[in-house]
Amino acid sequence: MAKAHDLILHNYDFSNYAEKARIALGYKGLKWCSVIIPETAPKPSLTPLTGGYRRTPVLQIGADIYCDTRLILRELERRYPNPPIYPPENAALARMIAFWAENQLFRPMSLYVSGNNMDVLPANLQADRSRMRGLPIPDEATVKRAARRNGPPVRVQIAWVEEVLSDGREWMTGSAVTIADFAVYHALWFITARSERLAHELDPYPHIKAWMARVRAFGNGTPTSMQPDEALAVAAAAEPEPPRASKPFEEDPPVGSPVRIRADDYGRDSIEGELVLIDQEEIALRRTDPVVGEMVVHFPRLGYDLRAVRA
Ligand SMILES: N[C@@H](CCC(=O)N[C@@H](CS)C(=O)NCC(=O)O)C(=O)O
Repeated sequence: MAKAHDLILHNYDFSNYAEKARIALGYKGLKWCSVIIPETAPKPSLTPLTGGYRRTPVLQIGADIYCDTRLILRELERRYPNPPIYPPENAALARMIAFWAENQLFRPMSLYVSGNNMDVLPANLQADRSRMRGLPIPDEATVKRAARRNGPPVRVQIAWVEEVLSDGREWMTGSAVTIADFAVYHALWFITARSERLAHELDPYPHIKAWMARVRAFGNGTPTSMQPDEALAVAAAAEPEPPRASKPFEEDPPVGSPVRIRADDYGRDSIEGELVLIDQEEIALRRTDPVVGEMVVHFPRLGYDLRAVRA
């Protein structure tokens, strides 16, 4: 039986955000339990844990659930500070690069890569992702046209990465590994996650290739496979950890009040609960689930929309 403090990552193989978390687990040399979740909705063994958040990956530690890799990596850093992902001297610059990689580079990358790999991705993927974004379900020709349209913006941005690395620096912001390395890496890793078909996109870039090999060498840590039911049993048997002290802004809803939170971009299912922690980086809600009991679900502040629930 797994223990309450085990790291349990709910993930699947070709998820690039999951790869970001797996590489961070490798970098920190951690042991973890791997629960394979469905690649598309519904996710019946995940929903009792998250209260409705469906994106991948999710980190579980007992009855605490960390949603979104931006918070998952921060939480790993808090619990296992060495080696660091946010060294103070360039953490702010690294966060800005990570924001660009995940908000500007990755969307065209995802359309370009998945539209060129339809035969090796799940058949219902396009329909599921369109539903997740509230978009009409595209036919094959539309998906292929989107892939073609997104080749150029992908290429333009990959060239920026080569330019950054071309002064011979070891890591994205200089001589220290930062969050920027994980965020840019997973976007480029996605190019060959399911096939080598687009590998040629990186051929002109020796610095990117050498840097990716350095990041890849972190490995994925030491995973052991865990069944979804066991993860639910771990949550049911555990109590959430007592929340840290909050540091709210004046505009924030009061700690202890009923709130609703959802992603502000896509996969916008809302989760309701009692606000138990809010600070600059993090928002956490306590909820009681009929299957697993009391849970605390944690989100990053940025990228999420928090509202008071009015009676
Ligand atoms: N900001 C989120 C994005 C996560 C995300 O978009 N993950 C993709 C998979 S790589 C996803 O959730 N796709 C839909 C799904 O898995 O249900 C994070 O950093 O974790």
